[in-house]
Amino acid sequence: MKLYNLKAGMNPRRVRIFLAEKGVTIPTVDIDMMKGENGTPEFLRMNPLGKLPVLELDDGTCISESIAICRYIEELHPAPDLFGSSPAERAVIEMWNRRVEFEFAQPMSAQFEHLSPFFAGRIEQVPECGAYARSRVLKTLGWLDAELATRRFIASDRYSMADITAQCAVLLGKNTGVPVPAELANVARWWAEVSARPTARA
Ligand SMILES: N[C@@H](CCC(=O)N[C@@H](CS)C(=O)NCC(=O)O)C(=O)O
Repeated sequence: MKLYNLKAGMNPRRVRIFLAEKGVTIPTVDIDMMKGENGTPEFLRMNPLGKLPVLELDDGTCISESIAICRYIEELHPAPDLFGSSPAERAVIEMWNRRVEFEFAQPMSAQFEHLSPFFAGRIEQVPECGAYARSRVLKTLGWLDAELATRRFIASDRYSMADITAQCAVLLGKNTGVPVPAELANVARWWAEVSARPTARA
C-alpha cells in the first residue's frame, strides 16, 4: 500500500490523523502541488480529479476520497473504531461527518479557493462565492457551538471521524483568515481538547 499525500492539505491531514489514531503506518509519497505533480498523466491515472489523498493498493487499485480511504483502513484495523461500533452509533457518526463536510469543510475550502491569492490563476476565482462561503462557515460554527454545549465531541461524548473532519477544517480556517470567533466558548473548549491530542499534528 502507498499513500499519496499533500502535506498542507485539509483532506490528506484527515487521513494522516485517522491513521495516527489507529497507530497504522503506511509508506507515504509527498506530492508537490506547486510543481504540478498532481496533474501529470501518471497521477491523473490514479485520480482523474488530480486531488489528494490517494491510497494505492498492492494490486494497483487506487482509492481517493478521504472517507473512502479511512473506511478501508477501519475495515483492516477495526480498533479503535472511529466510525462507531453499533448500527445506531455508526449512523450518528455518519450523519455528523456528512454535516461537517457539507456545512463546514466544503465552504471552508471554497472560501480559501475563491479568496486566496494562492489560487489566483490556478482556478477561476469568484470573490462573491468566497464571501458567501465564509458566511456559511461562520453560521455553521455558531450552530456547532450550540451543539457542543450538550456533549464533549461533535457526534457524541467520544472522539470520532466527525471530529477529525471538523478539526482539519478549523485548522484551515485558522491559517486562511477565518478563525473561530472568540465568543464561541464551546467550540473553543472542543478545539483545545482535539488539538491537544498526540495525533493532531500528524
Ligand atoms: N473530496 C476529496 C477532496 C480532496 C481535495 O480537495 N484535496 C485537495 C487538498 S485538501 C487537493 O488535492 N487539491 C489539489 C489541487 O486543487 O490542485 C477528499 O475528501 O479527499
